[in-house]
Amino acid sequence: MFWEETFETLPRDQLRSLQSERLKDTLARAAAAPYYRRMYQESGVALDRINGLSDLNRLPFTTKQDLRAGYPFEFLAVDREAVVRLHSSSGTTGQATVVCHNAHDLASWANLMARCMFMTGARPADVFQNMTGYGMFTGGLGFHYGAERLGMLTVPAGAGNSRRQIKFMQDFGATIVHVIPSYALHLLSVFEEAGVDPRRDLRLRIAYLGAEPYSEQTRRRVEEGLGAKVFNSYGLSEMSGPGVAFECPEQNGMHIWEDAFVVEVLNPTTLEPVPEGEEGELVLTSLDREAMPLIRYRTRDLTAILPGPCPCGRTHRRIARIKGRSDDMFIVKGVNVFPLQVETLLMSVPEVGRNYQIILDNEGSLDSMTVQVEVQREFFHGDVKSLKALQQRITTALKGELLFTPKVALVEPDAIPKSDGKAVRVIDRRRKE
Ligand code: DLL
Repeated sequence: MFWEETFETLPRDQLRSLQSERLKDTLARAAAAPYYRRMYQESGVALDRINGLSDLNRLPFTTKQDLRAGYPFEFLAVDREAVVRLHSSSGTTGQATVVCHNAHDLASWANLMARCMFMTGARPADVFQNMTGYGMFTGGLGFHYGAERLGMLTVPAGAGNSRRQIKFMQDFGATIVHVIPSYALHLLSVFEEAGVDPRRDLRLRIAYLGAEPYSEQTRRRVEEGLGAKVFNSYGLSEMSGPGVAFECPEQNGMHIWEDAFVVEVLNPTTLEPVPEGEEGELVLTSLDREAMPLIRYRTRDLTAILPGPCPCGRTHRRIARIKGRSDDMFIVKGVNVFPLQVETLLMSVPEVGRNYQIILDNEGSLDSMTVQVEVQREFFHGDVKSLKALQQRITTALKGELLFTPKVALVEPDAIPKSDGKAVRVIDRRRKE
């Protein structure tokens, strides 16, 4: 069951030819953007000598820094008047960045999103409740227009106000939801408090989770709690937003749409390609964007291309669950740690609740790491001895994974502040040298 069978199942050699053609068009377009014009002049790249995919590695990379330097319109490859929407990053970690779209870009993004959701079994008869923030965050409008394009009854609930979300789900008969993973876990607690059992009282069958790293353990918890199948969804604002890669019903990685993006996975240090199956940094080139094409954009997301064809029949390659951005990694006592490692471990402990946070601090001249972990309410108010034993069990397990001993603080449900958007997993209070 395909949304666009021809594109989704295109034989690999034809897919490569299509990519080469689209790459040439994209490069010609990009040359109209002041930033790329300058960059290609400075780096002496003759665009007319680029003959397609095999020459891709002769092109310079584009980085987040470049996007910041080109703020707001230096990457624009069309007249300003042709732009119908922009999305901007929050700029919390530096100068904000901007991504612009013309009418074609928005239509092809909505189509890709419809393709993703159709692939998972979404149909026009479904009721789709979109529970992520609308506005500059691309998850809201991205899923919204895709769902309408597919023909679903679309409920633009937005983020937060969980009780109202639950009422909407009941009243409108939601069958599919889109939620950020950390919020999905929180929602399970609200269901409990409200005395609503999703399996009994709702008609949910599918949930889309993405926009931040999460583990298989979290997927399982949400699936059990909601009584719905969870599909992983990946994207980034620089490549329009969600819709870059999505799981099919086989759930063995996410198909990355190669008619819309050229995919490279490179060693982040040498910037040489890594073999299939090996982890590296995902680098993407847009192939179907007119207003603001991006060439060899370094996403900083770590993943691997999964080898072999997918039994679903789609020929687009699959990427593994994203481990996080290279800059999500922090170093404690000389050990590199990704929040996802901690989450994977915590969420496999049944007594652990639905939220956690990592606090980094100084302890004399050394670093300290404290993992605050919410535990299930009954357990938290149970006997002190078992609580102590649980704390010890989690500490030992974390030590086994991280090779140093972190502090573990068990806290009550809802003790850790919850944001409506992406979760803040790490608070670094260490002195900066
Ligand atoms: O988060 C777009 C999106 C919205 C994707 C809704 C999926 C669902 P940004 O705010 O620009 O865009 O953040 C993009 O989030 O580079 C990854 O580091 C991370 N990310 C996105 N999806 C996943 C995922 C949207 N499924 C950044 N797993 C990306 C892990 C993800 N990390």
